[in-house]
Amino acid sequence: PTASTAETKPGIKIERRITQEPPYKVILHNDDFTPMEHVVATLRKVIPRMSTRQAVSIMLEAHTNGKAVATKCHKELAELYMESLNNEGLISTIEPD
Ligand code: TYC
Repeated sequence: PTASTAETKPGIKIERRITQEPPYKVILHNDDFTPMEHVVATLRKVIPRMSTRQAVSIMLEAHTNGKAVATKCHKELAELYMESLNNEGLISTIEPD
């Protein structure tokens, strides 16, 4: 449902809904000790429809650059993914897209 009185105002939020762009990013942060295999397995366990290739790509980007966007989705889902990733020992945060 897109009816949201508080957010129904002209401009970028309307545009975002029309294009169905997810409003939050889940950011995965690098650390120095978590095994790469555990990062990949955790991404695949927590985030639906995440392929191994995608998970490896995200893991390597975080490993190399310090952080990577794991997925984009609505805020409540982003919070759930963040908590699930962090419960598995990873470091993740969310931010508006
Ligand atoms: N840097 C970790 C290592 O070398 C691997 C790693 C990658 C950890 C990405 C976290 O988000 C992360 N074992």
